[in-house]
Amino acid sequence: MGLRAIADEIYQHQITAQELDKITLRYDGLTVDDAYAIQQLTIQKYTNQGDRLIGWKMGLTSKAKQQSVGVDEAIFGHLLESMELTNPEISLKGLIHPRVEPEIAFVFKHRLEGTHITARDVWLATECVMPAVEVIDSRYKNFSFTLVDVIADNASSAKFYVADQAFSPYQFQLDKLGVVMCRNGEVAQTGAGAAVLGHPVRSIIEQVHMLSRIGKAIEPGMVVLTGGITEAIYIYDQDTISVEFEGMGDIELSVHA
Ligand code: 0L1
Ligand code: MG
Repeated sequence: MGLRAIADEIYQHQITAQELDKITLRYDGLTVDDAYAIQQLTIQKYTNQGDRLIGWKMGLTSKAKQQSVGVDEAIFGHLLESMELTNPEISLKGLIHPRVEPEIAFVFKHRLEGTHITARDVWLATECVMPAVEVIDSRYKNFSFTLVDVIADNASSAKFYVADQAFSPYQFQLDKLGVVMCRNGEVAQTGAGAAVLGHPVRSIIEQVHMLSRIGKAIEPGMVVLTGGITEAIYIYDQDTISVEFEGMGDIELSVHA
């Protein structure tokens, strides 16, 4: 079966929120490059319907997540306008088994491309950083996948919310930034920015290097989610998820059916 047919299948499961069996169980020999091609073909189906690419997400950026998938590399996905929550409310409609994770978002004022990007290049191109929460929702049964499966499924991306307040990229030492995530008032996860490839800026560098291999870039105005600062937690109807980003304020999200 061709990559386009696999992309069609994944797209159908994404838009109908139905689980599917891992594609690697059913199609032999798929490579990481094939998986990114499937991801792009899937995204094209959204943009052909009027959706818009507004940024990128990095995934598998922590040692814990890489170990859980048995890999030692990060991955990336596309962020579409339709994925952004403009209010701090998560509707479970259209989601299968969603989980949330706190992240730092970078917003860009200049284009970033190439294979030899440094942290200096990233800071010069960055307009601001913002607290954010990503909702991941693997379309695979039991949230279980290989590297190829998860890349093809847009790195499990489903929704994301970026806080109202932006900060100067120089105001905080992002690797030292502490985060506490609570579900219904109980601490569920804690972490620090260093969980993201040692420093979230390294995630942006890696993002640009991976994009340059497929002839793409971070464009001015784009938002990039740098990766989970803690493990992701499952969310359920009536939950209140609050995330405190040390010195940057809180995000409080309400979950409903
Ligand atoms: O954003 C992420 O790190 C998710 C990447 C895919 C792995 C997962 O779904 O947990
Ligand atoms: Mg994430």
